[in-house]
Amino acid sequence: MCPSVVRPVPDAPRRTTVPARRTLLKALAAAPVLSALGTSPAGAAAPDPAPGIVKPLPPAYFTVRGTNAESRFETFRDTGRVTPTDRFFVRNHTSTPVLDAADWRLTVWGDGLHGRRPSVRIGYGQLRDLPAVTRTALIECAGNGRSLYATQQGEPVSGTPWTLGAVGAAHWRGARLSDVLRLAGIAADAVAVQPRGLDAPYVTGGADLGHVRRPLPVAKALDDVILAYEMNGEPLPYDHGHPVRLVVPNWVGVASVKWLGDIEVSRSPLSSPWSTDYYRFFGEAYPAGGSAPLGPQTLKSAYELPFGATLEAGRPHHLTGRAWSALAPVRAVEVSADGGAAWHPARLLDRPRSGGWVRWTASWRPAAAGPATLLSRVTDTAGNVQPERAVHNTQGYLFNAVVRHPVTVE
Ligand SMILES: Nc1nc2c(c(=O)[nH]1)N[C@H]1C(S)=C(S)[C@@H](COP(=O)(O)O)O[C@H]1N2
Ligand SMILES: [Mo]
Repeated sequence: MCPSVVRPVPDAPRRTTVPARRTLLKALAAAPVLSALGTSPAGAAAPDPAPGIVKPLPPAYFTVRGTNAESRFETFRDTGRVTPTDRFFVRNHTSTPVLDAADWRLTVWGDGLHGRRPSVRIGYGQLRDLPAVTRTALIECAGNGRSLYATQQGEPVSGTPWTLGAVGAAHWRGARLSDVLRLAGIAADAVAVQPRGLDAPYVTGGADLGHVRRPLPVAKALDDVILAYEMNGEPLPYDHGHPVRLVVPNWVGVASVKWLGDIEVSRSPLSSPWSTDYYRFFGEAYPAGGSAPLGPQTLKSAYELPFGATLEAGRPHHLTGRAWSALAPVRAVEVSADGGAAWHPARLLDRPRSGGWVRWTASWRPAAAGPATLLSRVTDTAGNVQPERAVHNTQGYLFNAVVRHPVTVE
């Protein structure tokens, strides 16, 4: 990856590096204590050493991958439409800063504000005084399912080797980004906004890429994006962006910037390493400079069953799973246990809604002992359907193919 130009940071937001550094130290101090207290609900062994994540990561619920924690998809089986906060995956470029809502303020700045205001500051109380909205939305990492490019298609890719658990659904409550931008005085000819996090700058391959930030076109920013301060009815947890994060429904997870510190508003297009070097498609199927920056997520379906699960032959099994599409509501889910020769409809347990997932069930009576592969395939109301193969891209984003789920029948 080529080192990117780090944009000069204007005066007001530069101060954000101070709380970030201070709180990072706090987080490092807090994490071991909290993880020592955290015991697994399943009574399993002590969690892995804390990867800069504050909440407990019991191995029954999580697989730690570097600075990140992946949810075990099969444990969603006993959850509803919403993922409990203590099972929600965490994707951190660095580590969770422990920030205080009382000290928090948002700086909105840039040439996309009208009048002569160089910047506008909005405090936590002011944000909470704006009309509150609740959205049920999935957050899904662009790399969710990435490891399947290698295991299923024989195509190596770079990045965190997630299986299928870098996704979760929550009720998010907060203020509309459109209200905040209007309060700050967004100009009619602004074209882009760029939210930025207060976590430590991200350093990779010797290059300091600065704070996590990624441009959003104004049309999306003014549509359904919120500045969330509650998750599932509680104040936003530290790991999920306390005190305030962006929630950008249906878009790749990286758009939903956590620990929001400032938002640049611009009359010309913006970029960052997260829109140029990362979160674009690169590879044979794409132009030399890569695709356009990724926006919407894709569609997936999965069994709530561990890979390699053992199932007894000769009796019916009540299999369950989930299906979701960022492009349109789910229309149907089909399953196959013979490698895709015959497909049978699964029963949907939820009324499909845009932005959420639906739970489904299918019953299967395996006849003979031996290895088997279970498939599931979702179709949405826009006619999108999971393909047999995902189009390869070097960073393994947006895996959308039918997952080949291995099981053993005994
Ligand atoms: N400030 C900041 N925001 C961030 C990140 C980060 O590292 N720093 N990670 C992003 C990525 S890549 C994803 S997938 C989501 C994950 O959200 P979660 O950790 O609440 O599940 O947060 C996004 N927002
Ligand atoms: Mo992500």
